[in-house]
Amino acid sequence: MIDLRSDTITNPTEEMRRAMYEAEVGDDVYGEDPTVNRLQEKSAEIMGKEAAMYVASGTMGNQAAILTHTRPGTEVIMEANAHIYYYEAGAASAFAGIQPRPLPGHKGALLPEQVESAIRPDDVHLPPTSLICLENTHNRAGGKVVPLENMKAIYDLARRHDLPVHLDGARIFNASIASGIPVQDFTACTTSVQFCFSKGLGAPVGSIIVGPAEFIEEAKRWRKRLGGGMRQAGVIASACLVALETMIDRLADDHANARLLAEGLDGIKGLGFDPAEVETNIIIVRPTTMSPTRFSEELKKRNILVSVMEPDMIRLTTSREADRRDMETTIKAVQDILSG
Ligand code: TLP
Repeated sequence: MIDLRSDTITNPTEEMRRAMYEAEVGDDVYGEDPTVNRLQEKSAEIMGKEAAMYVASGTMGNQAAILTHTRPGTEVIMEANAHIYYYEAGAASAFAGIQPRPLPGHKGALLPEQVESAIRPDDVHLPPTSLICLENTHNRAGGKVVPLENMKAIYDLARRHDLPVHLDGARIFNASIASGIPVQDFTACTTSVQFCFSKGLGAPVGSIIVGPAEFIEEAKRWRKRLGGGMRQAGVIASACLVALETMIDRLADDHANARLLAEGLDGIKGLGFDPAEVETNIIIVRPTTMSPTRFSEELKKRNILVSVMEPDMIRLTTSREADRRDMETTIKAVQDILSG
């Protein structure tokens, strides 16, 4: 099978499995797991923040951050296609009791003026704005890198309004590798960041949130409330340390494969897609002559898996589980399906 459904399907490397076997562990709820502690210290350092907390998933990291930054009845500004809005099962409303304020973005980026005018004035009728959420790279926008200047402008206005900014940086290393901009330049435009080890970095489980020390202390209480206090978590955190050491630079290979695939798909009639839109490891296509469900079924018959994200939208994601040859095979399969 060629699996292009997501980069979450990546399996741990040999080195990760060895590190997991050998991991030094302790009870992390007591703060005594040396491997988790090492991962947290290293992550905070890489992101240029005071402290870090290891969590079971990107969703848990985003939600712990929202719970820590906000209180019920307040409003959180986010992009209308953000993962936090779209794919976290309504958790921010269910658990934090916040009201999302989704704004339409352009290639995943929010317009700073639009954000500023969405910030609620002090009026007893209105829900106070408590947080601005950003996402980089932006998943549903097709793995777009949100420009640094855009993040800077939003962070500046947020500070003027005394509002925190949380970045869903599930794929922030993809943004950094694709743009050549150091990851700390992006994270400098945020109060807190969540990033994932279980996407292109290939580790089996976990995400980190980083931010001010006081914020992380409070977030630990929320993690506990969410049932996310883990014990000998060093077993899984060890693979994340290997990911930080060995897997970041190779994201460039995933981007190169996505480019190869995009160039091969360019010009195939009935695909509804522009290769110039491809910036990282995600490709969105909108088949025009066949329903996406049928298109994905035809691909599956040819041993290729893709994600149907919407009735009119298909996502192909590259990862270390698919190589150059798989890209060529996929291009041929798409040609075959759409010409037939
Ligand atoms: N995204 C998954 C699905 O949930 C859609 C995928 O296959 O891409 N933020 C962003 C931007 C994400 O893309 C994801 C996962 C998450 C957060 C949540 O991470 P997990 O799956 O670890 O909860």
